[in-house]
Amino acid sequence: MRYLRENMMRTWFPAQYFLVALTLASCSPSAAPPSGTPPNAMAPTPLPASQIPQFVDPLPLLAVAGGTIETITAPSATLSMCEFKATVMPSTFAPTSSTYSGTYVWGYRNGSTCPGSGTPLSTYIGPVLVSTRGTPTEIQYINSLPNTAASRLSAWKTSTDQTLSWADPLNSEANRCAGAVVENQPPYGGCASNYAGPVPTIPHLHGGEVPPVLDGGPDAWFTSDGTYRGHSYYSKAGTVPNGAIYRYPNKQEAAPLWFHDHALGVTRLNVYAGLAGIYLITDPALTLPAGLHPIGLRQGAGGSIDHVTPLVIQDRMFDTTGQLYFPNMGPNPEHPFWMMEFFGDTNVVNGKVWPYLNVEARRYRFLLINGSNARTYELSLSGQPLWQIATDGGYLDKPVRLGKLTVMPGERADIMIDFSGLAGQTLILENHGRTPFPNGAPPDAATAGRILQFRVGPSTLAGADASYNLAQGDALRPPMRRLVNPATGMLTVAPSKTRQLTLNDMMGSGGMGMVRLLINNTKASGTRADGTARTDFTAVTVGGVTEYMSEASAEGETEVWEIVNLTADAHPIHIHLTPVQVLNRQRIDLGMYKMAYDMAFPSGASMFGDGPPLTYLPSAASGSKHGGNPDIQPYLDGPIQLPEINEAGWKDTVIAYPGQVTRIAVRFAPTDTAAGVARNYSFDPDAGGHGFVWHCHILDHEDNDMMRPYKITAARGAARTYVMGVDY
Ligand SMILES: [Cu+2]
Repeated sequence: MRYLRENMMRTWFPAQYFLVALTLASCSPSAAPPSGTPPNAMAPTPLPASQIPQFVDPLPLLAVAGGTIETITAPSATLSMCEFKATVMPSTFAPTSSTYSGTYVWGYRNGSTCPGSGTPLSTYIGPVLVSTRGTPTEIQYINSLPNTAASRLSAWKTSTDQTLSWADPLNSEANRCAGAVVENQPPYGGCASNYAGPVPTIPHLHGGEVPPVLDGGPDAWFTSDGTYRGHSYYSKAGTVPNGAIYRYPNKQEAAPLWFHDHALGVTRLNVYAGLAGIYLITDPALTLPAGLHPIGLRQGAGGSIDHVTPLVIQDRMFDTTGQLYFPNMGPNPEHPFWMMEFFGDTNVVNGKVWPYLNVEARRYRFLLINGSNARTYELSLSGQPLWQIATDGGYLDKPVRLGKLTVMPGERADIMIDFSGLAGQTLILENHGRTPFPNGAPPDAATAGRILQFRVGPSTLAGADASYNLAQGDALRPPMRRLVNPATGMLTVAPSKTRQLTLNDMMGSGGMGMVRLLINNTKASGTRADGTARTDFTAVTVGGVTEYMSEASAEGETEVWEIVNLTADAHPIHIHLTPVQVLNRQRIDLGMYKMAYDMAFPSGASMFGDGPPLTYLPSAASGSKHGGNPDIQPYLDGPIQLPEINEAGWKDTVIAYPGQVTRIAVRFAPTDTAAGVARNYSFDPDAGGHGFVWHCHILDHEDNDMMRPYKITAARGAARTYVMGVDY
């Protein structure tokens, strides 16, 4: 197999997914079943979002705020991954041919048992773990999910695609189907079928400063039957066979993390099914300004606590019976069931379709998480400002006032809204993000363009609102350590090296869309498209599996990564372990650069999947940058663009826009380390040899190779206080 072409043009638009699904997914005799599925399989029929009632039920809230989302403050917990029913659809939803008694979902449940089949739960989101900086949290994760035959979720029955590089649990991760892919040819035999067997899962603590074996990386999965494990599987001693015990160090600064599944090649399905929770790190040593509470607001000194309201926003599709629907019409024959991006027509918040929230005419705090597979939200609230106080990696120095808030999958925004003066009004949190982002079609204003309805009542406070005063704008924290000056777009530290890395996609020659997306034109495994190894990559073998690494960094050092997006869409780039700071962005002359890029390959034409065109190490042609790409410098088009005002903090997921270079400062050290100071992690970042990954957080992309492993060389002789085999 050898991919020869690369293409920046898109010919397949997401709206077509829905049309095709509507056309082909019904059970009419003329509708040919997708290859590999049993011919008698009755495909579910999608339910148009316009037929789903809106703003019928209240938003699920935290248990500590009187709601149903479990809140765990203890430093240890058992979380079981379970299949159960939840009332995702509005209570007024009435299917024509059946009765609705809940939607089958997957979720993390507090405890070692799963909910019974009786009364459906009110949400699948959660739990919310509140951890304390300096006190480790030990979690036993248990995979109690049914196998594919017993599961009631259609996504796992009809959308697994064995032609992707994936966990492949029944074949010891051999991935023979992925290895047998031929361009523009459908797979045959078992490769043309959906997977059948136990479900691999691995919870990833997104934004966690954790040792590599606790990262929950894509190769550390384990199955529900306790029989199969990925080669990077790890657990503290004492786990059940179908589980893993992770003891997180919680040494990092206060930050709103979340956790979700990350199993190789099936992350899009596991997260779609519902595996997502929240993990808040609070810091007792951090003095917050008046009126702010570590997990909410406070009505003055010693006053009552208003807990933060999470808003986990996800787009979904449903079938006519109210069950989750996930299309499986791959646009290319190579990958019969994989789609480039899933865009649902219905918005779900905290596990509830289009909920409403009663608020009083005063200030509130919300933690927004884009938990969607691929949808970008551009949020606005009828002209009311959204005040952001924290980003992925923790508090900003001061709040920023936004008229519009853009969040791509994986990103978080800790925001405040002041409803004072709005009593009696009804406001809708709207979405204007195009699909694909940023140049695709605008969302339907009546469906995907709506998120949540606020119903504002009068304030019941005895006196004035004494929560954190946005207009006053007191500092949210002692000034954070800066690697960049966001006001100038310039570095404040000298980097040890600069990497210039590309985002690539390839259109199928016979299909109607991308067949694969890559980081730096390199497959996740690091081998060339034909399976041979590059001599400029480093072979790393863990658990008998060899990967070829290219991003190898030294603990404590600061690097600049220039992400050159050669695709037509924006990609949210997520780096595990360490948050980064956005340096700046700059437009590039894409056409001219692409010509130079293609010609730089040894053959004079782009070799998709073979890695970068030049040798990875710095050269004159690369502008002395690492990465193996022709220097972007001569193709820059226009001045640098400063980071957005809400990017003036630590980010673990950064938007890389098409036709631009996005520059980030990456330092492999705790975020509160002063510039120029040598300080290491409390743990050995190379212990176990697994390394970390960095990837696109569009789940459909990361499932199809838009991910690379990276490795950190541990500082020599560093004192470690959190030791593998002792502390975790
Ligand atoms: Cu992507």
